[in-house]
Amino acid sequence: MNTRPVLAQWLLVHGCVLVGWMATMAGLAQAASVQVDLTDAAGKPLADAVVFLESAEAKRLVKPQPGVEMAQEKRQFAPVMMVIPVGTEVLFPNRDTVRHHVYSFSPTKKFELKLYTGTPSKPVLFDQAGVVVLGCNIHDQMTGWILVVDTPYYASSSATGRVLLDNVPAGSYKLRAWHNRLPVGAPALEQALTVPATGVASASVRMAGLQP
Ligand SMILES: [Cu+2]
Repeated sequence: MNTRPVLAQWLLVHGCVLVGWMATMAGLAQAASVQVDLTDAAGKPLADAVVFLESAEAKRLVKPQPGVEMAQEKRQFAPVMMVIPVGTEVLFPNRDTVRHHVYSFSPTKKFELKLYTGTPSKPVLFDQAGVVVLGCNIHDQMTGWILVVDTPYYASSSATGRVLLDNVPAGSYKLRAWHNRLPVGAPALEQALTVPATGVASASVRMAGLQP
């Protein structure tokens, strides 16, 4: 019996899988860290700014985040600000004994949860990237922010104004920066960023025009 055709076939199938796997591993290795330092107009470190990296490839990799909640506690949104990827559903549980009436007039997502207590059964789907400003019809002092991003690469700045993103695939990105003290309706700032195959890509962002 001639085993050669069988062997050839085996190599053809498994060899292709192996080559494909090696290419994938090589692709995964082509990633670096991104370090961004954010300051305000006066040059002081800016905490709680959000940095996110956009590209066509990043957009392709976006996945909704499961189990996301923005509660109402002590007549405030908790957390006051959060970042979610496009396609994420958010529940708005009311943990106070008073009723709230949560709404957004933002073009990114307009919605209204009429006077309620407890947890509304239906979450709100955020299917478009952008800034959503939340309010409550009953309590004027309640303001919340949801930043919806079209990328899996995002993080908030620490007290030192620094953002670190690990394992970002090499490529050209639009580095965007946003803070909830930017004027209402202002888009996130943007600048170009090239991420190398290894090492660290550094950038700095100075945010002018922040409200007190
Ligand atoms: Cu309220």
